Amino acid sequence: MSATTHRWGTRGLAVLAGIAAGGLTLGVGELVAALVVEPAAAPFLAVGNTFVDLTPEWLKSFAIRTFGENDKQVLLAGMAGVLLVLSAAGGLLELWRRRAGVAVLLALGAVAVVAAVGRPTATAGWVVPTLAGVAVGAAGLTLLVARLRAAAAGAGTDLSTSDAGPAGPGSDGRGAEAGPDATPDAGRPSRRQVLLLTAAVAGLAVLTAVGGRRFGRTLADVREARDALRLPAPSDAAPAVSAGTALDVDGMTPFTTSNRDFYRVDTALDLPRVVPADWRLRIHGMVGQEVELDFADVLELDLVERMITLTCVSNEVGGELAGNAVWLGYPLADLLDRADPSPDADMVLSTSVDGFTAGTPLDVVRDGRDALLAIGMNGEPLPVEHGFPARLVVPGLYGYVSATKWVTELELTRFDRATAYWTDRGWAAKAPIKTASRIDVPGSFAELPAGRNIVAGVAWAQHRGISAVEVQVGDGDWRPTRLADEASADIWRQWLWEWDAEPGNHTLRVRATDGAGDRQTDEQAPPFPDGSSGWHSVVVRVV
Ligand SMILES: Nc1nc2c(c(=O)[nH]1)N[C@H]1C(S)=C(S)[C@@H](COP(=O)(O)O)O[C@H]1N2
Ligand SMILES: [Mo]
Repeated sequence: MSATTHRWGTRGLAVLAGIAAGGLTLGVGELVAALVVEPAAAPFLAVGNTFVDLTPEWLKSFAIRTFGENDKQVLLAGMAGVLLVLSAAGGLLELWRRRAGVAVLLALGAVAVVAAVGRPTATAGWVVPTLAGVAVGAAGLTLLVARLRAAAAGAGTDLSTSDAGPAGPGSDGRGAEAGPDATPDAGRPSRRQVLLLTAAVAGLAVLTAVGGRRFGRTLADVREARDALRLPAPSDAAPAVSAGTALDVDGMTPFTTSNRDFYRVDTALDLPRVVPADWRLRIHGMVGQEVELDFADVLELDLVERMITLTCVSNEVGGELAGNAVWLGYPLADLLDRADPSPDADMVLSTSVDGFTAGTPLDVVRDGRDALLAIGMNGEPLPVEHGFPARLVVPGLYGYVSATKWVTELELTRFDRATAYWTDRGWAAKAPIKTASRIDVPGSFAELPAGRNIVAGVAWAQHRGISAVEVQVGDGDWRPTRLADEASADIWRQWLWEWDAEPGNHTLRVRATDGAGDRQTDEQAPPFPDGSSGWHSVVVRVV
């Protein structure tokens, strides 16, 4: 083997050593977080969640548009890729100069510590997982690269091992001292031994990481607690969906959205893990008396069941970030009354276990609409992704100002004193849902036979209701469509139109009128800062 081959072999091993040590840093971080703090305090998640919080609006919209609901996986994979490269570089740097690679680990650790203590629910203890990870990772890196140097020296590879000298990679060092003819002495490890040692460190990294995911409260524990939970029957059940409210059209969005198909939007990279036995809801702030409930208390309340259509402010015109489910819960207004809110309070600031917040107008919560502390969704406990064990649902408001999942705190406060997660990032403080309508059938760019075709879709204007939906073909007249029966003003409404289609390319457009008689605006607006607007259209080809 030539000296050059050796040098490259040595560098390759340094890269592997760097990656193994980087992995060990993260693994130990995971394990210590799970054992002594909580999973979210681990360096990887702390940095990822901080990244989510700091992401500028344009990048967030891009990510949602491009990756949809996979945006979280893409971010985690991207972070893993960056860390892989930096760890590899750390290995090479450590080989170039002692402690240079350790310095990389320390710098990354510093970033993670800042991220961890900056998390909304962090305590001082949140620095511990990263510090422990970096300490063990740095020890691993130092050991591996020291052994690697020894092996390289034994094999006669030219290496710059000087502490002081700025001997860069590729510089000619002290070739003569340990030349090709030097006899490897007995204490020196072989490359194979270094490789095995590196593999052992990598194995330890995997073990600690997996261990970290297994210890403490796991998602499996939460799912088990959810499976074991029996929801009480509502004292006031939601009426069954009548045949007239749900149209039977091929390709149409189902009237009731299944839990599995329900859109999911939140900032949580790792699902919050809350079991009912640990859950508490504290009502405080501008109140006569603070109230705290546990989950058993909620189960004893007179629960009601309501179908309510939820919508995300990030929904684009024609988009699918809306879903309709039956929620089981307790009226939020009654719950708040137990705490005797001050007449000066005008906001309910709800907080999730992971620190997300939403500010909901108190007058909206109390105007008689079915604002709920919900624990059930479509006859089941809330899915973990949708806020298990408890969340808020407020008809008529976009989710970001009302629908806090994994909710643990309700603070009575004022809009001139408090802001919330998205309002801190420029989104509107008050956000009623805008009137919207969507063509589900035919799909865009569909090819249709000439003659009779069904055009159908859904429209929503929660809490105002939908009174009319009209369709236009090209520049033609607006035609009234047939509306399915209205289930309630808080629920989307399906519509249908029979079109006698002539051959050619056509644009179909839809617009709705709400229950107050206000027509949906054709003014195009993006989701930021208070919801998209404009008429949805599809282009079809009739042959
Ligand atoms: N804890 C928490 N709750 C949250 C959010 C969040 O990021 N974290 N996002 C809100 C937003 S923007 C929306 S649109 C709804 C979506 O609820 P879903 O995921 O159950 O559809 O949840 C709301 N509740
Ligand atoms: Mo949202």
